[in-house]
Amino acid sequence: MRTDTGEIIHLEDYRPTDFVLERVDLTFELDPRETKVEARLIFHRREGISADAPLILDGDELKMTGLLLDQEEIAAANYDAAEHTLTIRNLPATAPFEVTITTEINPEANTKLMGLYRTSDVYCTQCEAEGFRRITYFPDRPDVLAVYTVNIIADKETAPLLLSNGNYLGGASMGDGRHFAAWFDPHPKPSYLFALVAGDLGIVEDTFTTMSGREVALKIYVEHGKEPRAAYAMDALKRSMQWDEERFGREYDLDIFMIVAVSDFNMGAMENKGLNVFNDKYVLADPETATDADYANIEAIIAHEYFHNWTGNRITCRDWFQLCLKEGLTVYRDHEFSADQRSRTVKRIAEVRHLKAEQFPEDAGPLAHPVRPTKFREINNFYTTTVYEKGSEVTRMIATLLGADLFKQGMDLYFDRHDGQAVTIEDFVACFAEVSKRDLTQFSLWYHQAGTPLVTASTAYDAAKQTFTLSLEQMVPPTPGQSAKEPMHIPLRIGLLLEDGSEALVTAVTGAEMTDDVLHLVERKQTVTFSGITSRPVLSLNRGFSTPINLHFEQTPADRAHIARHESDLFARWQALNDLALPNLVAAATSAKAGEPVQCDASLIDALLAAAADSGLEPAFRAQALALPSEADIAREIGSNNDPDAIHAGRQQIMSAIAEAGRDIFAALVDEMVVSGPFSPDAASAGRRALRNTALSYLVYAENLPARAVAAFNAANNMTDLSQALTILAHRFPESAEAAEALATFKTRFADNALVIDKWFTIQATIPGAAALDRVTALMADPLFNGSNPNRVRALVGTFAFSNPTGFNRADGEGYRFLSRQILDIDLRNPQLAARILTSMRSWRSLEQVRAEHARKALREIAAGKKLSADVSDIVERMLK
Ligand code: 0A1
Ligand code: ZN
Repeated sequence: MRTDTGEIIHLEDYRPTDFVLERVDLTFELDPRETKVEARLIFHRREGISADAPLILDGDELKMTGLLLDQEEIAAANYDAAEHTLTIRNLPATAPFEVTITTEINPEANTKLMGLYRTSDVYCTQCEAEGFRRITYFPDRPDVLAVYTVNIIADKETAPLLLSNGNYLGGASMGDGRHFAAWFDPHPKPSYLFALVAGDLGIVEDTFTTMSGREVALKIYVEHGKEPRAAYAMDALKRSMQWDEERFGREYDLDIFMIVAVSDFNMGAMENKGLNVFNDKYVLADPETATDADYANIEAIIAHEYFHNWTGNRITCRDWFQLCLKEGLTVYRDHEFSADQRSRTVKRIAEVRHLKAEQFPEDAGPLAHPVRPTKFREINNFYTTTVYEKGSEVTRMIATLLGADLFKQGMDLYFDRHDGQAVTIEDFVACFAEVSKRDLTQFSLWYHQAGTPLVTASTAYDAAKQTFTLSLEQMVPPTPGQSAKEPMHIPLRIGLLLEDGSEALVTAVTGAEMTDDVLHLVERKQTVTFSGITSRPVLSLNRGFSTPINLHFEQTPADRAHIARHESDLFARWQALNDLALPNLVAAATSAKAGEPVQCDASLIDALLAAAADSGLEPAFRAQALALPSEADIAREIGSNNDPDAIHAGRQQIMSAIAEAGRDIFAALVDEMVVSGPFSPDAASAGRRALRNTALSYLVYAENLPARAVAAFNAANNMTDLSQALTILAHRFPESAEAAEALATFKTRFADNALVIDKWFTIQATIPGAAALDRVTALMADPLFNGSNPNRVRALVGTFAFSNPTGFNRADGEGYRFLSRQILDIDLRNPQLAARILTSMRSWRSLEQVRAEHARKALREIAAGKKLSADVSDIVERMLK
């Protein structure tokens, strides 16, 4: 096994650079294979740094062709160019000096998609986290902020468009078939926010007038011919700009804001200053090709990247350990934006589903790490759901603890105090402590302790004393590198519901601080007594998922049904339905495993059907209520010794029972929820489509015939309905002629639309059952499969591993062996992509023994790979530890 996975970097070793970077002047002479980069960097030695300290710059896969100090060649004795560093000695003791570095890079050969690369004949950069060092030698770290001027020279015909950060200074033809453009970004920024795009692209333009009356030019660049599909993204951008002014008082700060959509991108999008680069999946949409989920994602990601302009760009991270400072906060901001644009409850349900499906397993497995880690090997592997989603939940808890007004004051203080700086989580938290005069030391453990806290609750009602007692106990499970944990500050929103659904009027509370409906659990064990309770209340615990915990609270199905029917907090109603369903699904898995008949409680069926038929509830909520916990949710609930086949079989039977009992209701919903008129992606229409398609899938279960799905497929006039019908057909009747025909029709119709073809791959990759692997293998040979396009690889290999529990976790281990071969292959081209897909195996230890053993062997095969990247070896080694 190769062991040089890079050294471990520790937070405690942080210290500022010896040299201060004052200015950056870059000149690019673009060429697909031989791009020349000249970097002129002006530095001065930081006060107190000894005169013989050398300047050490970062580099990666660079060919240096020139090195000057104040325009004079540097003698060979005065520098060393090693694989990852350039060290320059004998530099001026106090005076500023200019280092000029010339490098040559090959964008075409850059399959890692980090640094400068080519995508569909367009030059494009990705510099976060450490991609800038693949362009030139540089102090490539987020606490080095400088002002950049960028000159771009390129062939005029193939690259008529030359873009970089900031404001456009000017440009001209050069007479040799080339032209140039110059850009200046007045805002000091770290190198990870640098961007350059050059090529031949179409444009969609608009303007936005800021709150102080400045007009900002908005431009979205897409491939020629795709301009109409950028209209929704533009609309979302303008709404984001407006919202950030209204909600956070944040105004945009350049004359121009640009977005470029590219088809090869490792992540969702990137917030480069004034020049966001997007995976085209999160820009392009029209009714014929995008689903409601696609529209919602575009809205959220456009907002996310735009919001980074203040949370990330104006105020950035001191070091990469602070990643959640920008990511957790910005996810919180985009969640709030979507909640305001759509239904807050439905948005919260979707967030919590996602958190539980992705972050909880990460926090419970070998890859668990604190929101603010203290060590890493490969920073690329820390763009995790813990840093992003749990980081957002921690921000949300600060807002819950402080209340809206103080939270706003804390944010304002943060923006005022730290604008233009590179700061830490401690700086952020201090702003909230200061405005609220609360000690947030214990609360800060949310940043430092990994693992999902487990809260155990039990209650007692004393009719004679009219008191209700709640006993709470918290435990944070051990995680890698952290065996003993301190008790956390857990803000639990609660409600005490009376028989008629109204809330009990509490006269006094002892045993815990309460602020409004927030109970502060701060000790390992706490007993809380509520007085003045005239009849036995039903406790609704963790309303709105106010804190991201696992909860053990034995509640009767009747109490849960009571919450599902009466809670004023709609999210809590959904949660109660979920809590009703989970024990049924767990028991069903056990029965299925034992070959016994599966039982489904009538109370669950009644509660679900009551929600489905309740026209007083918005359709999107009813759709969420009907969507049972996923197979992964059930596996997590079971915890260990999981058999994905039994979980699947049990869940299918519960679905059939619900479908059978609700046949009439579902049939009526399919008729009633038709959305007429021209397509609109608004939340209300999307909700109707969601409810209709959910009802349709139950109905197909009940009938066990493909006919209705075929009819829905033929009648669909938008991608949401079409892809849902196709999914139902292919997943329920994979071997049917109807499914084969629909898949073929779909493929032919959308063969030239990559984003839709990704859906075609995904639908097939996620067909449950052991036959999935052969299907996936066959699809890899399809001419439309393209192993170097990240979206395509994720659509087929990624979704198979992440989202097909029965197919991937085949008892014979073939799924894992397939993945290990794929990872080794993908890793040769794109380590980041390989490492990310590999995390699909993060819960392997919770599988039953035979599968777990196969999984371990497959992981060992990967670990034994000869040319393993740092990215993959970091993940695989942590998974095997
Ligand atoms: N900062 C971006 C995420 C991002 C991170 C790394 C990347 O490089 C491969 C790209 C994007 C965001 O939060 O949107
Ligand atoms: Zn982000």
